[in-house]
Amino acid sequence: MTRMLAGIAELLETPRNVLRETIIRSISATIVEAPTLRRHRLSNTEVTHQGYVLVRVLLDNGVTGIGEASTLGGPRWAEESVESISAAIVNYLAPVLRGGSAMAFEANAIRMGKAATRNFAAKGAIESALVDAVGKTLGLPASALLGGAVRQRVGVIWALASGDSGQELEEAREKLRRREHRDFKIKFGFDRPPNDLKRLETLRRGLGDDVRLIVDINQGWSEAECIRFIPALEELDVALVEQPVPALQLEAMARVAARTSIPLLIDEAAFTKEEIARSAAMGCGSVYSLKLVKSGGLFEMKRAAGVAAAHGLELYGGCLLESSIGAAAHLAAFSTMPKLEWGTEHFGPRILVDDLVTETLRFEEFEICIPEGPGLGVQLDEDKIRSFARKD
Ligand code: MUC
Ligand code: MG
Repeated sequence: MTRMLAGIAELLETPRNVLRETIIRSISATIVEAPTLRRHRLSNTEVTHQGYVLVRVLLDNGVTGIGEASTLGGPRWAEESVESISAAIVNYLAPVLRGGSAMAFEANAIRMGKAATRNFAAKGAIESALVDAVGKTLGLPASALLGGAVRQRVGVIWALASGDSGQELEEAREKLRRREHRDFKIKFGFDRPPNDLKRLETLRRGLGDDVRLIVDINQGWSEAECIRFIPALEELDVALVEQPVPALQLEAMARVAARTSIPLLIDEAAFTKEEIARSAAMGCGSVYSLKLVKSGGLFEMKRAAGVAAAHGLELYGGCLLESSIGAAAHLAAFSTMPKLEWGTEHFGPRILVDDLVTETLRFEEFEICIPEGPGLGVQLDEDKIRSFARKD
């Protein structure tokens, strides 16, 4: 009887113990620059090395959680750079979280929101690391903490972005042969539109009609260029056109959307829930690209998905060339979403010469497998981090 009572008392104590054990002892930020297999070109930048900030959160129970903030070509794709992310974490975000419980996800997000506006990549990386640490403590996958997975695999898109159609054709054929990707996103906007169109025509002709082609212009065209050139994309059976005009030109984007039979994918035009609601209400597009760098946290990214869906937008699991660390965090959240009509583009782990984890994410039968281990389900490769960490 006494033993049973002691057992019950211990059970009742467990949540409080876990809460105590998950006190955040320290948060660190390491800038990492990982080489890519080839030059990856966008309308406004290009990368040969992917810039990440690796976040490590150490709890009182000795567990370390990891998270990753990704950037593209410095403060070009968005306003954050590896330097600003690292500074925001060390100077503003870590100080307000130290000494509190990692499990208090929403309270921690509120604290970070008060300490810094926007800085979404920095906040997203910290929250990912908190979720990883708590998941490892409890022996639960991150998806369980985010509501529970409704899928274990997601269809995965590959981006063709060297600008050399011969190389891109070879690359895409290899992906098809390996049964890793059959949907391709072609980056536009770094060349003149007629040259981009020639490239697209070569790819369509070379790959056939069965592959799905998406075009991402990364804000590179004016409304007039859209009017002139999007009909050619329709001819080539492009499935989606992503962010054709500058992010702030919502009215122009809505006019472009109204003229074309191809759905527009809203990317840089909407980061926050309010921006999603506004761009959807204005008719800027019919699909929304979800990214941690836009939402600033896994829980917030789920809310962003809810707002987008409530406004009739379909969902696309976006990326910023994350390694398996950042990809696993996104995938954990994507796995819990009732709908994810366009799958994901988390090809990042395969564009790196070397991934940052001991076991890279699996790509099989045109899908990416969501890791099932505790937390994010990936283990840091300390040797690779040492070799890719920026040496000041
Ligand atoms: C973007 O704009 O979507 C994702 C894939 C890629 O090639 O670029 C990124 C960012
Ligand atoms: Mg995009």
